[in-house]
Amino acid sequence: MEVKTSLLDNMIGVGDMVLLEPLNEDSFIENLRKRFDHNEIYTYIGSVVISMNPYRSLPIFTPEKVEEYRNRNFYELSPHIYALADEAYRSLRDQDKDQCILITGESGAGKTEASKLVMSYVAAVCGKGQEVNKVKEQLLQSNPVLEAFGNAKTVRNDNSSRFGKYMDIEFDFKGDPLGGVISNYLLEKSRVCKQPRGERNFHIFYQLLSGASGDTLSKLYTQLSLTLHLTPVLITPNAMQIVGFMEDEVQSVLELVAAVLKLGNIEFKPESRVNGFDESRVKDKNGETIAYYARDALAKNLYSRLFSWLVTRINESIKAKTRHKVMGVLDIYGFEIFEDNSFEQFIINYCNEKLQQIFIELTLREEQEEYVREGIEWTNIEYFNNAVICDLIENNQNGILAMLDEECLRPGTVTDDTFLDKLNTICAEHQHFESRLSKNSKFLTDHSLPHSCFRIQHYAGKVLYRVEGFVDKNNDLLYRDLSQAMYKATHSLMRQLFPEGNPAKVNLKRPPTAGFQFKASVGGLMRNLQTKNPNYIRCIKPNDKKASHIFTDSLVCHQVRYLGLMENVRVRRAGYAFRQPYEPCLERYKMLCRQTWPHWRGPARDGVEVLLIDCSVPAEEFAYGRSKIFIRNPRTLFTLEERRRACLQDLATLIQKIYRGWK
Ligand code: AOV
Ligand code: MG
Repeated sequence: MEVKTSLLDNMIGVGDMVLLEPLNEDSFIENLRKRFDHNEIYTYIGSVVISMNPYRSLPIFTPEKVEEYRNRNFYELSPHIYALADEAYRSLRDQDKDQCILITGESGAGKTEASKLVMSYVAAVCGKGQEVNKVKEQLLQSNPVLEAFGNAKTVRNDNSSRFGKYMDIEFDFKGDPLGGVISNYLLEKSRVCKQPRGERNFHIFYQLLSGASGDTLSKLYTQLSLTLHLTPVLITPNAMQIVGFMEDEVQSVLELVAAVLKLGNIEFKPESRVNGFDESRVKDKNGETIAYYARDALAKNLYSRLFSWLVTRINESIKAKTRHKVMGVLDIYGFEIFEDNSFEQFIINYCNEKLQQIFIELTLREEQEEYVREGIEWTNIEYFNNAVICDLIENNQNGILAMLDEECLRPGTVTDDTFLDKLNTICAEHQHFESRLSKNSKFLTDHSLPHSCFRIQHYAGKVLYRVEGFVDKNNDLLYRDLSQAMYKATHSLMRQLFPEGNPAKVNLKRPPTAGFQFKASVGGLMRNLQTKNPNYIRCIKPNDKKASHIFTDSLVCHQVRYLGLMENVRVRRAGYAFRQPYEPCLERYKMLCRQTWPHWRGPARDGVEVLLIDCSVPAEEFAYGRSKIFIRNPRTLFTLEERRRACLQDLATLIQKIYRGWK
């Protein structure tokens, strides 16, 4: 049977970890490795898809593959991200359930690629026609546009997402796509001015310098004083036009990118000391007096506002007027541990904590709670709950973000070090309190800590944060005279990006801090995700060399641990791999039994029982819940499916015979 070979082939390992014998960490990793060696990069844990980054193109994303997976049951074929996408899409279309696709994993593990595979699969199988095709094309082309402006080469990933992205794809009642809405989360704007060694600025800068025609460049007045390794094409403007940007808008955007470049080339020299302050004068004839600090703040602000404007503009173009159902796709920056971790890593890792929490909540807890709800016996499985780490960061009273805000708003001399002092005092107290409760503090203080640092035990590992820049980055303030100068510009997009520079609209209220805004938007995201049916893709990076064919056990093991995958399997196995409400189950299989075919009069639960006994399925394979039947092993389901198919075949032959008889 096809199903069986695809999930249970010994040569290539088992396709569903739920079926792994014996189950332990070694066999789990071994199974991943075996499959990886055979180019099987996908493996299930029940309905969760584990995706290994192959670091090379495999012939498994062809239109033929799309056709193969289309409208097939999840467990029918070998594991594939298409199976998950198909399941999610059909559940949206046929059962009217909003979906979300949650993609997690560390930097370089393949999240962004996975999100694009899901989108392209859904685009391939849903609706047809000129209008619909235009919508699809726009949705797909929004990816290269945002990647050009929001991705960059890092040491972990040549195309690293430096912003978080959540996209709702909107559908009508038939399941045809209508449009989409994108939300973006905190762009790592510090990269505009400074990149860690071996890393680069956002792609668009290189694209602009390399790909734009000399004519475009001279129009943009850039100074070509940089030597770079460059991508030879300027595809972004084309993609922008497909998404719906006007030609003059594309030009405006590129001009502002050039303006940021130009800001980077401005130099200052100390001129005089006025009132005890260092004053710097721009080297060129301009004559304005601004300092490097202000210059960088301006460049960062300009770029990040431009990025947000792009997202808003894309939404204007692709957002549907009405919608019936949505599929949300979440692709954020993965967990990051660098040698030097700053505010950005802190925010990124906080976001990953929240996602891990929602994974735990929705999968593991939901699983257990369902057993309790259904009255099925359940032995409790211990699992690590990272809620304490989230609380350490986001608690309104004494969470790290709250303390940072308090420090930022406090009058008097505020420095990164006063913030750290506060943190150490309060978290140490908190820790004392915590440790009495759980022996499990996540704020780590010990004497090995380098100067100006704090350490957090994240679910994915210990991370050392250097406080330098925390206060500034959280404040995220721009001198008012700079906003006003930008607002005075003749460039209309530039003016639009600095509305607070309008002297008629001076607002003395302090804008919310970066941390506050991020916390609020992540909170909103989590609430949104909780209303949807989740589908999980857990991405794993096989090595840290960005190389194909290399599988580093220790690295994979680390990820398997912190993603909680073993716990995930244990929970799945302790219980039943499948469950289905009685009515649809009876409806689907009633043809397999004389007593239930064509109608069963009585409670559906009893019908299912009669059916299963008649099919001589062993009793230990099932449990009868209050509203659902629980099936322990996927194989049992395959058998039922197979018999059903045979039955339908017989029926079709019979009907044909009768029909011929009539003729
Ligand atoms: P990420 O999104 O998880 O990292 P990406 O999706 O950008 O990681 O993947 C990193 C690189 O791995 C890609 O640029 C590809 O070269 C390769 N790759 C990933 N998935 C596949 C695949 N299915 N087939 C072939 N190559 C693949 V980050 O955004 O850094 O957290 O912030
Ligand atoms: Mg990414």
